[in-house]
Amino acid sequence: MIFNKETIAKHNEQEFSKHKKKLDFISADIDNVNVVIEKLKAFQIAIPSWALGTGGTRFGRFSGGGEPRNLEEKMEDVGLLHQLNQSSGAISLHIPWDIPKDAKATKALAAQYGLQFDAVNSNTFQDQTNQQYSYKFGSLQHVNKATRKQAIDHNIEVIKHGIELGSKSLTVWLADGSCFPGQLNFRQAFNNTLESLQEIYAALPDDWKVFVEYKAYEPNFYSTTVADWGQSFTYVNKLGSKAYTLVDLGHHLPNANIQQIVALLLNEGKLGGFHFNDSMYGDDDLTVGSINPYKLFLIFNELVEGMDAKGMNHAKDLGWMIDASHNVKDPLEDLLQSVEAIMNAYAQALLVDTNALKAAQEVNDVVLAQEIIQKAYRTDTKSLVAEARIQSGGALQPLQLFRTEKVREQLIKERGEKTVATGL
Ligand SMILES: [Mn+2]
Repeated sequence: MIFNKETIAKHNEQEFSKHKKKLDFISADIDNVNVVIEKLKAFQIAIPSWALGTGGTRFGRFSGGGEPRNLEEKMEDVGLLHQLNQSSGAISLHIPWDIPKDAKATKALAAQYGLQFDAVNSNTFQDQTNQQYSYKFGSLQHVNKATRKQAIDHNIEVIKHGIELGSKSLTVWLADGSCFPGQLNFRQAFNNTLESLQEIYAALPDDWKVFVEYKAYEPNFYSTTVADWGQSFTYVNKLGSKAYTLVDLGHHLPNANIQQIVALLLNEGKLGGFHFNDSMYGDDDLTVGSINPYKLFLIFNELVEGMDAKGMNHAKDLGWMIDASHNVKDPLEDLLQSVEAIMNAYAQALLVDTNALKAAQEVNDVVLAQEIIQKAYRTDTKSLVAEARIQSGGALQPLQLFRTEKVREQLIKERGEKTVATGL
């Protein structure tokens, strides 16, 4: 469903004076408040097509009802999110879970919702029906050349779908690795994977990028063939100028300094994109900012500083995506919370007094440096984010409007109680 404009306008009017008071209060303390709001308006976060249904675990899946039954309904859901927050103007498709049957019609529908197609994602971590060779022992790394070829061909097929939709990047995440010592020759696995990636790279159009995502462990528990940023960096450096590392926040070992990783990848011109989520222990895929919003801010602080140092466009030069999915929340409410958390972390990072911080660093004033960083983090930026939303035609309080208008109840009425969206 999509709201009519009057519903949003009426909702915005109700609490506008309260909002204005908060906005005026915070604006008085910021020199360039309009510049900050313009940057917030431009920033868009892609929603993955697999996050619109209740996520599964290896133990079970509990559908919340009214889940999208096909790609068109998934796009409708992202369209609704974007209408509410004006910051979810892109969708990231997973092939083969969401293969467009008619690319032209899919593209037209996306345009109707104001959506673009972000990175397309390949899947060689599951076997599909009628697939000739199994990925049980890996895909691009496989000891059997024919299996590798099948996985390469699948990735090239995904690029073709992406071209038809106007996507400009391919994300490759590999479950390849090993579960036991001795199972795999690490060098052979690396070289096979590199060779396979080179064949995929050769099929990329000139204006495309390929993102090589890494993950520390799971589903393999002894080794992963692209396990950390250093390994991804080695692959993308060997591949060429269209290859970049993709950082998924949940794909690190506990306490990894992700902020330092993104700073160095940006410095080397090899950071390509981001998958946002949050975690307590491992790849928990929890709502962004639900566990450690300070870390999220520290990552954004490095992103903003590093992108500014390179003269990069915050909104356009990196791929921003959410990659989360779990069992207990309404997926659309969860995504509204995730986008809100990302926007606030970004807004706080924009408020860091970079000149003062640099001066403090130059004289090793550690105490002052912390004060400067935390002053930005402890600023309540919600009214700035809300103002950016309102100026773009979105809702003052998306989550509240979603609930008062009983969106989930309506979706259940339309689609049914027992629908299950494609995905994990
Ligand atoms: Mn990911």
